[in-house]
Amino acid sequence: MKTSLIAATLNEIEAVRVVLPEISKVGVDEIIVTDGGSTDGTVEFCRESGYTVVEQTGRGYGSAIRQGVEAATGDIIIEFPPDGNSVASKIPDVVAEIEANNYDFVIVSRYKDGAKSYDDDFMTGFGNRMFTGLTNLVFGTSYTDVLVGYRAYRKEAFMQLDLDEDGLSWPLQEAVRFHSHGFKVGEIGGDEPERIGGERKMKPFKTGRDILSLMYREYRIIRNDKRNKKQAK
Ligand SMILES: Nc1nc2c(ncn2[C@@H]2O[C@H](COP(=O)(O)OP(=O)(O)OP(=O)(O)O)[C@@H](O)[C@H]2O)c(=O)[nH]1
Ligand SMILES: [Mg+2]
Repeated sequence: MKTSLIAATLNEIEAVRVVLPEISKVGVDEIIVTDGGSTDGTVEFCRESGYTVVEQTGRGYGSAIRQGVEAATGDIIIEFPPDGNSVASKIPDVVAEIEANNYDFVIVSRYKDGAKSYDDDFMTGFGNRMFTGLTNLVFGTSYTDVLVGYRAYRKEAFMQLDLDEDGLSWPLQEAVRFHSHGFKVGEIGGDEPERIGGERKMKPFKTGRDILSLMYREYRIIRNDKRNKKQAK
């Protein structure tokens, strides 16, 4: 199956110089960089190195990924934050998990099978686990890491989900919807190294608030769906 990797960037010049060549070495069929308006030379570097660059028209991480998927021609999409937090050598493992075990959606979890985050501080380590636990409780899932950006899925399944979250809560919406639409979801463990240069875009309090309001919205959608199905019977 053809693989398309989507790398969302916003001022990540130091990281992309290291990370994109590593991805090319591992080998995917297509790399699409979706840039949110970098002013540090990220776009110039990517174009000069021959990577496909899509200039984001909307705002936010989720919107960047959606635009990347639109441009992608592969059957399997890999979302890969190219800020140093994701390990390129795991790409074959996550793709193999989809192909060999027939998964539709696989997360590269920082908290499974002994994997570790070297990027977490106390706040993000706690927040990631707390929101994952809350997601499992509310939506009946059994994830260990709903917020990590590194994951892969079948494009055909993704297209049925109507995802619309624009910001950094995007990974959670994806995790919830793949499950609620009945797709086969799984995880493999994978370490998270420290970010390389640049600045973290995630603001714990803003992102935390966005995540809670997204969870409430998703909960209501699922509840209304159930009600409508009951009434139709
Ligand atoms: N195109 C685009 N890329 C973005 C946007 N926001 C963040 N990114 C990129 O998405 C990737 C992940 O962003 P981070 O700021 O590291 O957020 P995070 O990985 O969720 O947070 P950490 O857990 O702290 O690493 C990075 O490569 C960012 O440059 C955006 O609005 N548009
Ligand atoms: Mg990051």
